[in-house]
Amino acid sequence: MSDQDTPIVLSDLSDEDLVVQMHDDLYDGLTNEIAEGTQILLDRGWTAYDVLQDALVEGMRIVGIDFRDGILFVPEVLLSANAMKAGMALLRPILAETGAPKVGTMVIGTVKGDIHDIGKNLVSMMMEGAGFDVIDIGVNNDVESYIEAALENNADIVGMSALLTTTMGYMRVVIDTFKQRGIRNDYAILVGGAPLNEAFAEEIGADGYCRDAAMAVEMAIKVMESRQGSAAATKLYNTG
Ligand code: B1M
Repeated sequence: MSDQDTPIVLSDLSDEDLVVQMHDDLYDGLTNEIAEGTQILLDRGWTAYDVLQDALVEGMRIVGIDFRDGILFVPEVLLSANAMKAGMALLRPILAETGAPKVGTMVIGTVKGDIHDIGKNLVSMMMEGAGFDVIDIGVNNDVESYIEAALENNADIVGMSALLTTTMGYMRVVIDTFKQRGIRNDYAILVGGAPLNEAFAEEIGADGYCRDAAMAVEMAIKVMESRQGSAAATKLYNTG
């Protein structure tokens, strides 16, 4: 057996080499190896957030480049996405662990025509970890699904995700419909996804653009602080 045929023992690798190997394994859609690598890094004392960012999100960024350049195709990228989910499944309970009292409620989903859900799932996990109740309505949501979930769950925040330039425009439809129904001001609407930017969020009338999951948490907490501030102010006004 030549050196090249020797199987790689993930636990023998240094942290740095393991992370590089995980990028390769994610690229190759190797679910078991991604789960194993994730667990090894956690056992070595890495935080769930660092494993997520350095090993998984960075690996998926590399996949994205070759997908864009026509080197990888949908079936291969689906395998990568599944491998990423295997790693995320191990991180989820850690990221969602919180002793904090409930901060607020968020409904989140990917918009109509769009089935990308990895980023949305990450946002959900991080929001749960920050003490939010998260109602994840999945992918391919029309405006009625957002409205129904927001009303049913008495949500504070509605989050929308879009990964395609062809689907991001639907966010405007959702926001306009909330306005037409007279419920726009009952919710903070936060948006995110790779093709979006601040200017787009402003143009469609969202309350905030979240570049990543950490920013989504930051913004959501700010929203709740200002909501609680205005609720307290209303209370003072009503009793005063
Ligand atoms: Co798709 N795809 N894809 N894809 N895919 C992209 C998005 C693309 C940029 C690839 C490329 O060309 N480089 C390209 C879009 C081009 C464009 O619109 N201009 C593309 C395309 C073209 C397509 C298809 C049309 C391909 C085809 O069929 N010919 C097709 C469309 C299907 C559809 O939705 N109708 C398609 C299909 C797929 C797969 C099914 C194979 C798979 C999805 C699997 C899944 O999600 N379950 C897939 C994948 C994996 C990708 C890439 C490679 C990776 C996306 C991802 O998961 N990133 C992607 C390339 C890329 O983005 N670089 C690509 C990792 C994730 C952690 O990041 O989702 O950005 P992201 O989420 C971040 C932030 O954006 C933010 O926080 C997250 C965490 O930090 N965020 C939010 C996201 N949502 C938020 C919501 C919030 C807040 C923050 O609410 C408050």
